[in-house]
Amino acid sequence: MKFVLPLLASVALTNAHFTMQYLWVNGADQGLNKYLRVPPSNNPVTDVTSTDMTCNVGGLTGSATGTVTIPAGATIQLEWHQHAQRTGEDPISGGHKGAVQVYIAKAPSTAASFNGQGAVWTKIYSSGLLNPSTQQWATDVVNANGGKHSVKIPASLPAGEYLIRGEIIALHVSQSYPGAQFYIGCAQVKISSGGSASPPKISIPGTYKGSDPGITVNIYNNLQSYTAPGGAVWSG
Ligand SMILES: [Cu+2]
Repeated sequence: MKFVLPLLASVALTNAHFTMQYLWVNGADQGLNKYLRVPPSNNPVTDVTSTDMTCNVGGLTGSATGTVTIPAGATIQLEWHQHAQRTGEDPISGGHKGAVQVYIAKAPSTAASFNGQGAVWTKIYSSGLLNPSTQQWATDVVNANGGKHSVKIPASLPAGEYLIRGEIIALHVSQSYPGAQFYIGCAQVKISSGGSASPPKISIPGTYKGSDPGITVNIYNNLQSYTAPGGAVWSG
């Protein structure tokens, strides 16, 4: 009986995928799909070696996407939904249990022309299994918060143009690889002033492996701890 529920849930939720649809800057909603590289569908990426892992399908360029100027040390929110914007349905359907992470990468020139390849990404936020006794995941909190989660952009980052990459890893069918579902959205920002930090960086794709314990994992067996892929958070 224990395994019946998740199996049914995963079948029922096949089409209940989602995308990153809004960027908020210091409490101001920037509008639907503004400053975001918009993927062609709400399907997840499952091949961790694909360049779709960087900024979703078609996301290697942002030539059609604007770039928003934000102050150093801004708090941003990323907001996700299943279908076209705020319809009132659950932002993330309840079966999509998993981790929420945010990365940032400095563009050599403009954010719009940056493909995000190579060791350029710094993890600035990660939330996973929050409460083992209730099996509460970061995705449950995002869902309860209207699809939103916050992160402060470290003020010590140098001024310049950046990609901000939101990532939600749904683990409802991740017992074998490929199975984990990566929902990815990239925003284009310009940090107007900043510091001189040189944070640690990873490659996406590149650093994640199918065998990572945060990617191939059975979450239906009273999981007690979870290690998200991509290493530690850098807090500036
Ligand atoms: Cu889905």
